[in-house]
Amino acid sequence: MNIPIKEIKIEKPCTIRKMGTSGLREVQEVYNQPLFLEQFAQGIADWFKEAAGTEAAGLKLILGGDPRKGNQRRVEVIAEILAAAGFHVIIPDNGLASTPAVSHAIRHMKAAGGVILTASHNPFTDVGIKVNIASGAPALEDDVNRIHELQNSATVIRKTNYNEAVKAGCIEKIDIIKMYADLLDNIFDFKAMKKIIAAQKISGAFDSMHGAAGPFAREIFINRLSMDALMLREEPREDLGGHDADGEPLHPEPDFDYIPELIAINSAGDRHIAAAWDSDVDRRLDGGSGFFVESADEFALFASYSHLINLENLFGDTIYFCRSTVTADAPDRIEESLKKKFPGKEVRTIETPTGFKWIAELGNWGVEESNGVGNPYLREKDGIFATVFLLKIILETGKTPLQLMEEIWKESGRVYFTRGEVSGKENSEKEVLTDLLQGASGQTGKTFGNLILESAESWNYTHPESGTIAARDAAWVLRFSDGNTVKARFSGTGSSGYTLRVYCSKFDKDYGLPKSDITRPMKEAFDAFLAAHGLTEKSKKYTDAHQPDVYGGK
Ligand code: VG1
Ligand code: CO
Repeated sequence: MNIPIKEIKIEKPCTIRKMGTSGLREVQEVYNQPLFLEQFAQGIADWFKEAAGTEAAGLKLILGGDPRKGNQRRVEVIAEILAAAGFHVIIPDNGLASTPAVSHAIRHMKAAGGVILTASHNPFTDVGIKVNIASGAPALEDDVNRIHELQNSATVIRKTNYNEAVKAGCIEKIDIIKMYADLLDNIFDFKAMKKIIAAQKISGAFDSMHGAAGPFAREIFINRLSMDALMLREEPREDLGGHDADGEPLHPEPDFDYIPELIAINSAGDRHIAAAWDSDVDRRLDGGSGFFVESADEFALFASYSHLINLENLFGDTIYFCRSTVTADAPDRIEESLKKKFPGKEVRTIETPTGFKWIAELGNWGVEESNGVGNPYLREKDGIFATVFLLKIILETGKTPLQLMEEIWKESGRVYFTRGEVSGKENSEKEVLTDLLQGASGQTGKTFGNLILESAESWNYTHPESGTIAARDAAWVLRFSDGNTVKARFSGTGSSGYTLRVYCSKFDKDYGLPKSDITRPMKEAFDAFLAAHGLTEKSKKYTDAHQPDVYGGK
């Protein structure tokens, strides 16, 4: 195709960090440096060309992102560079897309991959970019390494003119909302759902957190399912809702700290389904009738009700049900019943490092600790898919989310789970924490809080197919007395400072206990462990601090 190409020599190359857990996130100022975005995109274009192994000419790439400030312009710049490299660039109508919708579009349109402009749950002051491959999965570890090399060795930027490329047909617009809603309609049968919703006057409340979710949620729950739905923070906004009362930018993260209005509405108990999604809609927090479902629990529920959706063609001989190692092990506890559900298939529950690329690489189905539940039809976590699946189960069974979970817990017990974090600015502090966790095995036998540290080790990920160690020290595992387990790892999505993520879990056959009574001793033990080493008052923030608990307790 004949489009004008301009070559810009990179005089002063920017240093580009390697993509972390999910894409590269930096503060706006980093992405706004002269030619930073162009150099970043050139590396991606070069990598897609290399990965395709042939002339890129005509291969499709999907491009879109969340509504954060500057993304519309960034979409155009990246499109200019991908089109100049010979790709056929496909962009949603106004550039707005969710991560799962891009993953689906890649597969549906047989594209070579996609680029998603989102810093996901990070506030609008951060910018992020994720790269996905032809299977729809996030770029895998080797891909990330190679992209990093190419980005930092680019010497020339080749770009075209956006409007000219649109005119020449090298950049094409699509209705990605329709495409994604059609996928869910095929999976869940909206016609049948709509009937039950009308007959039983099913209602919902949905918090889009001013991210990309609003238009998708409106199309699905209101236009297609005709549901009585309260829409909170529906409009996509470039400041993702702006600042909180203390002047801090809001986090578009579906967690108890950030969704007070939805919590209040759900706690009233009269909405059958309630959900919030992050800015790129790959994570969810959902529930209904006064209860919220923890992600590992929800995944176990979905696996149990997988007969409601047609999965047959999705799985090969082996079905991997995956969870990141720091996720509550609720899915593993139903492994035996899963084996019975899929006779003739090998069913394996697998632990992976954090970051959905590890799960998506295995191709089947998985869950992460941070409210990310996978969609087996594409290769990403998928917030709206999860909420619609939960709704489908509610409609088919006539049960509330709590009743559904209680049935599973009655059978296999409950894994009580909470997450916390320790964060700071100083690298020296990060090093102290690292040494402390690395050397924790020397502390076994000691009492912290009311618990005894029984063992401590770091966890390595062994690839289930190749058998090689694919990630070393992906998490540290501290086992305390009475089955209390604390895991920790450093976040890979921050743009400055450090965040150590802390995950507490304990299994109990009794499911009706106040959750915070169970999680508190673990938080206290970990805090005492830090305090014993001079780090006091550090890990105060846990996700269940604002979680309503139907069994009481605080
Ligand atoms: C966090 C979550 C992780 C998730 C990642 C990307 O990573 O803990 O579960 O996969 O964000 O989520 P980290 O490294 O900060 O703990 V998202 O919604 O960007 O796609
Ligand atoms: Co996200």
